[in-house]
Amino acid sequence: MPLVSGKLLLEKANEMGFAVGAFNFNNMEFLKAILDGAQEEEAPVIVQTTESAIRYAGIDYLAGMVHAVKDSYRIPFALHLDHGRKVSTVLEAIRHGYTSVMIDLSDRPYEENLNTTRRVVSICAPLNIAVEAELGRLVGIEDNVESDEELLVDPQQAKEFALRTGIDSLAPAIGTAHGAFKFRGEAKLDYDRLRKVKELTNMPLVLHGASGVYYEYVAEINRYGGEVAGAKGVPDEELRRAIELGINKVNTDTDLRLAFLATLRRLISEERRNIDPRKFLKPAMEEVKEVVKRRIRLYGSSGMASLF
Ligand code: PH4
Ligand code: ZN
Repeated sequence: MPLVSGKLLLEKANEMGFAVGAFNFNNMEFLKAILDGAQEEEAPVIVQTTESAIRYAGIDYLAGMVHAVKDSYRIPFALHLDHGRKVSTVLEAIRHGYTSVMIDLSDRPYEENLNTTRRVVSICAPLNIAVEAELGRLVGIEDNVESDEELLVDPQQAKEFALRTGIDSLAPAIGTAHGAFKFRGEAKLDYDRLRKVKELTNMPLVLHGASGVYYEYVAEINRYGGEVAGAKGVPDEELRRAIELGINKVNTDTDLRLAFLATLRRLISEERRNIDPRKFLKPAMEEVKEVVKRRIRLYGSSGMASLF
């Protein structure tokens, strides 16, 4: 199937009240696990790369793999630039056939974020490429900042920003953070704020830093020599509630990394005579696929490929 615009996926998810899984990849193993998992769930999906993924693998490899395999899948999916911080990266993504981009200037002054985002929309809209932007800041316990109210999205500002920029989706900061250490104590998402943003914008909303940081993978990593004790993510029931309140795209990277690494650490430790990397990578890839499927079911997007 040809790649579809991120607009189409998120508009439908907003209309029907589910979320599309957006999963990060940096290599073939993750890309294949994501697409195979989504296809087995018959779910629409978004595969996404950050600027650091592009620095790691090169955009020719990342986009090239997607374009090479897209016709092997029946599900509708989009290729998205995650956390694009420069307009030049957005332009590079467009040249490489991305169908959705994020311009993330959430750490810059509001007016700068607004003006640059509006410029990106003026480039992308005629090409039917979706634009996502972020308001508020995502900080975790590793950032040494208490998750202060001021860092969260202001709902009135979100409404103004959406109207003045013409974006297709908004990532509002509601208390989540990237990585494996999101919360001190219990997970705390600001649902009232999320409800207000949805009421005022009625647009597709995106949750970053949404990984569950599942205990079984953390424990396995620690058992086989890793040191990620105290890792904490967004519990499944909290995520379900956020989706009920209007989240339509859920970003997951950390959960895939944990599943992959837990499997690699165990196998490398157990199979000491093996020197064929494929014997480690294949089971790790399968484990990533299982997490993708688990997440897709949680989002309510299983079977939704037939809507497109
Ligand atoms: N992302 C993924 C960001 C990955 O620079 P990088 O490639 O390491 O960045 O946008 C998320 O929102 C993932 O959230 P998670 O950490 O909870 O999975
Ligand atoms: Zn993110």
